[in-house]
Amino acid sequence: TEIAPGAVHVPGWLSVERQRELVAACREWARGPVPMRHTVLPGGGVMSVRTVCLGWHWQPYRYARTAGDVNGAPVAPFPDWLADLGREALVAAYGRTGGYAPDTALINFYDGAARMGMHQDKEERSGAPVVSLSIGDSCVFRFGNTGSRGRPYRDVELVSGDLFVFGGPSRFAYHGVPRILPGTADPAVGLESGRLNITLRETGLSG
Ligand code: MD5
Ligand code: FE
Repeated sequence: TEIAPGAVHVPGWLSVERQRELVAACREWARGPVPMRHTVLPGGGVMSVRTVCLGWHWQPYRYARTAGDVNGAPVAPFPDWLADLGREALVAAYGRTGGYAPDTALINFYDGAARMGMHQDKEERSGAPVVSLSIGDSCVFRFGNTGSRGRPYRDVELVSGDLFVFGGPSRFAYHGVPRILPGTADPAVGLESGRLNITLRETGLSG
């Protein structure tokens, strides 16, 4: 379903088996070398979401190879199989990969009370699409506009296994997660509670 130009929602794209594999991978990534943690913003605010990165570390508001705001360790590599998954996602959403070569992943974990305020993802020096995979509890995802964090926006329920691709004119739209819907996850995916979101991106950086 195309929600807006370039913003395509593919419900139930990941099989339960693939979701289980991704949950297992996320458990390993969450251990380190840089542990999953609540990001502290430059103004002192602490995000309710917990995040771990692959390939490049998102340290608000820039990308680095080491986690200077956590433990100084080099970030874990971005695996080739995840780039393949990203290209598969673009074929599902758009029917072509467009040479997609994601080099970073942000893995966000939301407990039942976590949210993400309306923001734009602007640290990437690339207009390539963002691939978003949802696993575990459902959430209310708020898809906004490119001009301001306010209305108009659309609220879309994202369910475990859903794919969302944000490309073209939607790549720099404001968006957020106002609510998690606790207890909605299928126990078979192996997350006892909460929501995992994996985003794949091209940073446009080198080195
Ligand atoms: C999430 N993560 O569900 C979301 C999914 C983040 C973040 O917002 O920054 O980690 S990514 C949604 C996204 C990315 C790029 C553009 C747009 C949405 N969009 O235009 O709506 O944890
Ligand atoms: Fe975002």
